[in-house]
Amino acid sequence: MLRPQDGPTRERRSLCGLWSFRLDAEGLGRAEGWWRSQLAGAVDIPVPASYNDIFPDATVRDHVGDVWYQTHVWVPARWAGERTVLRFDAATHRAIAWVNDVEVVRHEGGYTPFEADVTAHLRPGAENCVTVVVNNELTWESIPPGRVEERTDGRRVQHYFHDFFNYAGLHRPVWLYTTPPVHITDITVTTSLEDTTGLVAYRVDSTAQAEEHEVRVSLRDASGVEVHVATGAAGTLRVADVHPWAPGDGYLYELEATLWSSSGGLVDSYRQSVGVRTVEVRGKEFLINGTPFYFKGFGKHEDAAVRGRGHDDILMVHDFALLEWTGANSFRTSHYPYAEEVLDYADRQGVVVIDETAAAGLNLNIAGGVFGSGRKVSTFSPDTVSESTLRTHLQAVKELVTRDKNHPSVVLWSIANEPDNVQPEARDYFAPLAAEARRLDPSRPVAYVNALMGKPDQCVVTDLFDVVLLNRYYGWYFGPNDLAAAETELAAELRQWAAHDKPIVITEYGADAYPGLRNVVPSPWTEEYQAELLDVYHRVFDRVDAVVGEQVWNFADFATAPGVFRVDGNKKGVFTRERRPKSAAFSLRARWRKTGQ
Ligand code: GCB
Repeated sequence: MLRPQDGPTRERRSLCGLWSFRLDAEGLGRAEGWWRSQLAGAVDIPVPASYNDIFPDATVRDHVGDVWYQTHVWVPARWAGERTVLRFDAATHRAIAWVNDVEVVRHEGGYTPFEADVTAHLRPGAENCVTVVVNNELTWESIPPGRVEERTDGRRVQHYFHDFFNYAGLHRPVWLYTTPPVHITDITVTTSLEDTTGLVAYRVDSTAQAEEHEVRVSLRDASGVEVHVATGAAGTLRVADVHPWAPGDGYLYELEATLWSSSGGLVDSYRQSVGVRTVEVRGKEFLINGTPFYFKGFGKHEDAAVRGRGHDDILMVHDFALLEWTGANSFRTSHYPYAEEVLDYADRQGVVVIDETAAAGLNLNIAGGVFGSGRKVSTFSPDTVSESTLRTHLQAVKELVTRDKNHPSVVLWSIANEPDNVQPEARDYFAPLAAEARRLDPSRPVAYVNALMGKPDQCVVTDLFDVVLLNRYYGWYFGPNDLAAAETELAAELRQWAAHDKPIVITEYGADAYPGLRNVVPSPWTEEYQAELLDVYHRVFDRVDAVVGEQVWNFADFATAPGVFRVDGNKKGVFTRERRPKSAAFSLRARWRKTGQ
């Protein structure tokens, strides 16, 4: 699915702005057909944004079920005769949309786009109504999973097994856009390097009949100079003296695919940016362009005050500036696919991305995504993580890979965060997921993120994956206040993992620090303890060659479900939620900006 784009044959109109919004506390809207008229008693809501924190109202914040969004949009008369598409960049966690009175699309999964051809239902030259019902319930069939409890007093309460607030709504832009009736439907590029020559293998899919249309492609360098042209729906372009895309050097070419009719008229055109680079796992090394790469950075969240998970260019650019300030070269899209704007920006900034599905919390031995529940229960059963969960998860992998396959910044797929990887059923669950990711994209390595309960001798899925991604909390959840023990235990465990002859990236390590809580004798929750814990881990990483990366948990403080382990959210950020630095930000900057690291 190609993103909406303006160009010689296409036009887009953003539907961002204020929409009408109504909570459906009794769950009546679907039966009563709320899309057929103006939403009664609606209030204004900004799109994109999570709806939860916009109003000072716990019933909105903690709502479980449907909410309704509606907007009216004038469609230009000149769009008559064009194919018109309604696209949602995301609706968390599922949605149904209507144009005027007609249902046009349904989608499951809160962080990937979906769209519908609405040509037959939209009236050009008139005002049209777009209505969407968005549902935020998490169940054993959703990714991420959850459980809705029906209380005896009639209230419905959402429980979930991950450690970030269940923000919901229209988190990303909504678009109406046109394409010509015969149009390009997809572009796939994969790149490789032969000495100083770059190879760009491309495929252009379209609705055109091969005998009546011709596909042409042209590749331009960053200054707009054409470096290659070719004809045909698939082929390989050779770029002499290529300027590769590399960490810290987000050099992009632009591939323009055009579709021509047999009479020589331009039918459709689409531009796709291309970064020429290679990714390879060789033994314990992670190579980008044949050179060993060391990940320095963070697990992040799409999270900010008021807007929740709503995409915001202001915050995005600021966050990337802070990544640069710390000397980070990478981040993980923990724990869901981020807005496409973020990946485009990572491409341009030369920032390396581990791209993750929304499969967080597939582990009943971790309570609330926080720590060992102490119980030994099976995560996999017909009533918990089951065949139905797997079907949703496979779809989530497919939507992630098909959406993000062309981003040079994405170097590794992470198909789940901290799942149960110890129960024998985990193998049957993860083998098809790993196989599907490889089938969809043979060009990138595949991994999952391992939690502390799945130690090297207990994990039953390590061999299914290319890289070992570890989240470790020695000195915090395990042995708090004992950093000497943390150092010994971490070193011992990493030595065991290194025996697997795979590269290891520590995708989470850290400690909560309440901003401003200081002490000359570091103790948990102080800024000093957070900084010292990171130093201890770094000493260990530097001694184990299989460790090819360190991503601190977390870039910034973020919202979680309320609970006694959380003080107004998770405070493991090295920046506060407002992006002010804690002490640890300065010590990371000193380490990561040091040349040679
Ligand atoms: C983890 C989870 C992450 C949590 C973090 C924590 O292992 O992957 O989502 O936020 O621990 O701070 O507990």
